[in-house]
Amino acid sequence: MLPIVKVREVEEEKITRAIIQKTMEDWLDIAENDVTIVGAGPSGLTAAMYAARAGLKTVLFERRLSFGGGIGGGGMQFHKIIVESPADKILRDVNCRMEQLEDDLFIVDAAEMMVKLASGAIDAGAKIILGVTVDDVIYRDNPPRIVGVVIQWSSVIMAGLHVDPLGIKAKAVVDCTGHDAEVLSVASKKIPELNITVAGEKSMWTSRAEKLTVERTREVCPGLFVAGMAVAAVDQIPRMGPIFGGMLLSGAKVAQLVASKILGKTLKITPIDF
Ligand code: 48F
Repeated sequence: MLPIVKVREVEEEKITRAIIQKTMEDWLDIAENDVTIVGAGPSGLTAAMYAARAGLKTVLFERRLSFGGGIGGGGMQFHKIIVESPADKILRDVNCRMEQLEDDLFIVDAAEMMVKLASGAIDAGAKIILGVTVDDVIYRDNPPRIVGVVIQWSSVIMAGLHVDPLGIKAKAVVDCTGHDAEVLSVASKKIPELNITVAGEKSMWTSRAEKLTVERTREVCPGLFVAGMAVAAVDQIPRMGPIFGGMLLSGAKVAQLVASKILGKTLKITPIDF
């Protein structure tokens, strides 16, 4: 006879109380943080991992109830993506398996890369909050600067309900929202004195796009950084298609920039020298 597994009994209100109490403890802590990253795609997850490893209190808000952004779509839904050197060092850092195609060129399973990057960020201490949309920024003047983000439940936005949002303060905000550069876009529209223009990306030119995306990863205005495809949107850089080295490198570079600014010294926190 098979053994009977004794499943612990739990009262419903105990589940409710534990979830609410522990969630509130987290939210009280993250209401003010070192770095708020927006978007859990490849650049955001990489940025979160290295920022947290540098010892920064790191929060990542993702609109969807899942992470990975454009990784999961692979190349036209074929479940593989390409990564070129030196970004393979980042994937080695999270124990993501790769198959080498040629010198310095690798192919990776999309699902493995998503989960390993997310796991790397979480293990490093970053807090990933799913189902939250950043729909505005918090700013101050003299000089004009970004000091946080405005957040709302994605479900409230989808339902079209009129619900006032909440503000989260951060020493650095990083736009990793991908093709639409949503944080930069809202800042450029609502705070013209920041002089930000989101020109939109150009058509495909893979190698140029990969190189420029990494090079132009930067602090766009005081307090607001950009990484990943959002860099292409702001600087009219070409798109690159399903090759992800540039996204990983851009995420690592932005973490390095943020850490240097906040900590006031240049620590080597990634396997790459930028
Ligand atoms: O689009 P996404 O993967 O951005 P990325 O890190 O990488 C781009 C590549 O996936 C690919 C490419 C390069 O190979 O062309 O497209 O630059 O991930 C962006 C994430 O941000 C979330 C969105 O759901 C996605 O998971 N996001 C976008 N806007 C917001 C947001 C917002 N306002 N608030 C919260 N999350």
